[in-house]
Amino acid sequence: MAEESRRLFVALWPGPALADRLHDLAGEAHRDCGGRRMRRETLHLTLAFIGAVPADRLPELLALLGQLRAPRFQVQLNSLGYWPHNHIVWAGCAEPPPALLQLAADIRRQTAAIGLPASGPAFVPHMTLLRKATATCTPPVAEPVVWDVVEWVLVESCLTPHGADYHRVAGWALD
Ligand code: 2AM
Repeated sequence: MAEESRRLFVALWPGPALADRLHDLAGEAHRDCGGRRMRRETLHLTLAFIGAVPADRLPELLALLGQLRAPRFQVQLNSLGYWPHNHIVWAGCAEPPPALLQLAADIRRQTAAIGLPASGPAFVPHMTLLRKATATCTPPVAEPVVWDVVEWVLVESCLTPHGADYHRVAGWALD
């Protein structure tokens, strides 16, 4: 029988008030760029996409991630971008805080060390707002969204006919 696996990634997840603000920003982008808005409850910023993890390795992964220590930081989402290769419109920051880059690098190094490397290209902090965007020109952000990040989470992605559903598996506070 095939071994059970779980599709996992590590992310920053906004609280409800911030998700409202980001959903509004997605609405502003949608007017110019078209496509499909991410559902409010699915908005997040991925730090590392690990992908299929054998279920029996989850305790090891949780223990490893739980050992990481990192300071709180602030992310200013102040620009929009478009990637032609996957047709997404995303919110990003002109100057990513070093603590954000360090946290993503630490997570990636640690998971790789136990044979669960992040997949995909080098880390570019971004929050996907629109998928299947039809216009490539993104508008300026009228009012940056300021995010005081206090925790990071491990999330399971469950693929469904209407898109991915995300379930929080665990979370860790920043210092
Ligand atoms: P995206 O928003 O740019 O598509 C869950 O799928 C999250 O992991 C999304 O934020 C997605 O980024 C990110 N991700 C990174 N690499 C991925 C991959 N190889 N497959 C699916 N999602 C990936």
